[in-house]
Amino acid sequence: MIDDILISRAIIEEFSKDLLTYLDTDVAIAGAGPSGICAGYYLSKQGRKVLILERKLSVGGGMWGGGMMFNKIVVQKEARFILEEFGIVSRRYRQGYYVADAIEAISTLCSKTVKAGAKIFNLISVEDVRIERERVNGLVVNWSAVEMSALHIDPLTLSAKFVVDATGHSAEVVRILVKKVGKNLFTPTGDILGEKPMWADKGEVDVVKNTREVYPNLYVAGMCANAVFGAPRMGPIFGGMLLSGYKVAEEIEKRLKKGK
Ligand code: 48H
Repeated sequence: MIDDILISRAIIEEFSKDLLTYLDTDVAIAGAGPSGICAGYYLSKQGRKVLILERKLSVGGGMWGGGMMFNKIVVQKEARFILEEFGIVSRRYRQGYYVADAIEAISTLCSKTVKAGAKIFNLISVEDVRIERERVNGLVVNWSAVEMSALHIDPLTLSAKFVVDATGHSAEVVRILVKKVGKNLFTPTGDILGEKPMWADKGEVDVVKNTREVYPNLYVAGMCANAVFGAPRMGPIFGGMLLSGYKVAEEIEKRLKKGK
């Protein structure tokens, strides 16, 4: 006989345990798009405690729909090693251009990242940053349902040694930070420079360059990096997003090893 209450108890107990376990982490990543997930994978592989927070019900951000709902993604040769690392099948289209199935790509990225040890909480939105002595050291979160219904309910706070803003075009964590602490970013003006029009060639190079620390202990990755540092968008080519996730993981891993 199946006990309904035991089912409820199992869910409540196990989720609460996870929440308590991930109250403090090495790295908290806002946004489970391709760059955030990829960053989570490589950091987890190094044995780091990683939490990825995703506002929506589904992870994957803008990858599911390929280009204009034709659900294929293009990846350039420089990023193909990441597809191979994950075991995502890709087909050579022309020299230097590979095509993968968007559904296979994002579901595999997600699955391997969770199996590498990262924890993903969906339906949770980042609504503020935690700052002590001018360093970001955590995130303030609430249920997305609370945000959507605009209920007046206070959030909870999570601690993290490093935070990654991987929220995509909207660069939400950095935007909140500027609102709270002013124009003190590591950008030429101290402010968010804003995303520029389509130019895939430059956008893909810049997204890797712009993947870096933007305020003490806060890093930007993926489309957010180009939005913050004023670089072009690139359309449905995803190599830059994967390389950005890879780079931010490498940079943070170096800092964690140094212990500062
Ligand atoms: C929790 C949040 C919050 C929040 C947002 O948009 P994404 O897919 O981000 P990237 O940078 O990994 O990939 C960008 C790519 O998908 C893309 O849009 C490209 C290549 N565009 C080029 C072009 O020319 O248009 O994922 C971001 C994720 C989403 O799932 C959001 O729901 C989530 O972050 N998110 N999660 N708290 N405050 N804000």
